Amino acid sequence: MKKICVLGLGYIGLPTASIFANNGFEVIGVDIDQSVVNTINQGNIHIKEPGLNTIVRAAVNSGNLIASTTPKEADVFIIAVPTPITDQKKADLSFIKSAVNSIIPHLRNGNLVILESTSPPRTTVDIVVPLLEKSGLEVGTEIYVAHCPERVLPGNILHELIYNNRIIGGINEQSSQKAKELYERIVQGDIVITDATSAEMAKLMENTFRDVNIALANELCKIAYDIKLDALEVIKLANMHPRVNIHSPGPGVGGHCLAVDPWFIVEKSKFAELIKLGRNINDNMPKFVATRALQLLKDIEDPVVTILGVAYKGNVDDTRESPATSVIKELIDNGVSVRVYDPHVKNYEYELFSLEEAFRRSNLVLVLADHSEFKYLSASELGKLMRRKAVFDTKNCLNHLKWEKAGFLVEVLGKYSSRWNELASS
Ligand code: SAJ
Repeated sequence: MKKICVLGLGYIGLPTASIFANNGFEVIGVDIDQSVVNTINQGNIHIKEPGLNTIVRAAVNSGNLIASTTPKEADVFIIAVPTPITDQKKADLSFIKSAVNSIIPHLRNGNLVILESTSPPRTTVDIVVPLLEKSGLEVGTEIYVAHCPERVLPGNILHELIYNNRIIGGINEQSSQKAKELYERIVQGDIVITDATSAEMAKLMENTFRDVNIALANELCKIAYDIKLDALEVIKLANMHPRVNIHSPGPGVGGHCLAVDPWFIVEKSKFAELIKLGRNINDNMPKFVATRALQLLKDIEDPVVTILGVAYKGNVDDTRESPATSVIKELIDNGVSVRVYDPHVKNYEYELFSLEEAFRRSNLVLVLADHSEFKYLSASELGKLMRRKAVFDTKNCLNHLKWEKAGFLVEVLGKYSSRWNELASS
């Protein structure tokens, strides 16, 4: 195995292609977007991920990574294309299907085809294998197939691609062994062999575990307002138990993984009731947060809200499925002017402001992403620009004492405060 063709040069495909190229493989990286291909062939990147620029440049300079809009013959084909979700909450497998179709003319006896894209259970055996059979080669003996789900955390992709444990789900033993031999060349974590459908489901359950757990934390937050208690204190105490790990509440669950993957299970089984409920609880959090913010603004004419952070989570530039977008829409629909500040995000569907402009004449600061920079903001200086010094921190990420000392009323999501309740009900 010397030549690899990686289909899809996004957050997973590009780092994967570069790591293989830097480990001596000849890699063709394929993307349908010509501008992405041009950028990469110049040694540059079109996405933000720590360290990625360096390894892409090294891979391109070595001559081992070449990007193209069309696949070429190779020993291994790795499919790392998106699996978005439709409005009906069903997996859109069109990118996977067209990637598989695009390699069919290039397939030869002995090739290994790997699906890395997160997929509903049975996609490899029910969708990918039948498509590959169109090549005329016998799948399982002439072409080998495995599902090897990516499991890396955006923001830490390069480290995790190498050091995470890796699941290899072959459609048969030979396929698993071939895929294992490949990943052994770059992975330093354990490599575990299973069948393709278990691999698909394991990947989905990892993200579903987190999603349902976060839904529990978010539900506790809402309960806290009813019972008048501090949900964050409760979570801290409960997590002192050696076998409890309740996750953190927030304005909702975003990104292209946790907010999407559980639906792939719901789509496949009517028994996925808890999973569906968890998804709905998390999807309703932006509305809950916006409603709370509106209560805090109800005595104010022409209210202005400073939004701190619109990325789907802290320290990334990605706004896909960000709960912030739903919160902002809800506020605007209710007559609020929003002024967004996000030091990581460069393009967004709502206008982005400088820090000062975002705070000018504002009545409320609403924190929706936990970027590290926010800890160091000067509450006293920024407060001078505002009409009313109030902050609602939905990620529990500010230094609250500092903001209180600067004269701010501080509300933290899940932490009942009688002062705020008076304001909200005044
Ligand atoms: N969030 C909370 N509370 C928490 C943790 C997260 O509200 O306690 C929110 C975040 O703010 C964000 C969302 O959940 O909006 C998702 O964030 P995340 O950091 O949990 O996950 P992702 O989407 O960046 O990456 C996940 C990871 N999955 C797991 O940790 C099980 C990563 O390992 C996967 O590779 C990735 O999904 C993927 O590609 O599937």
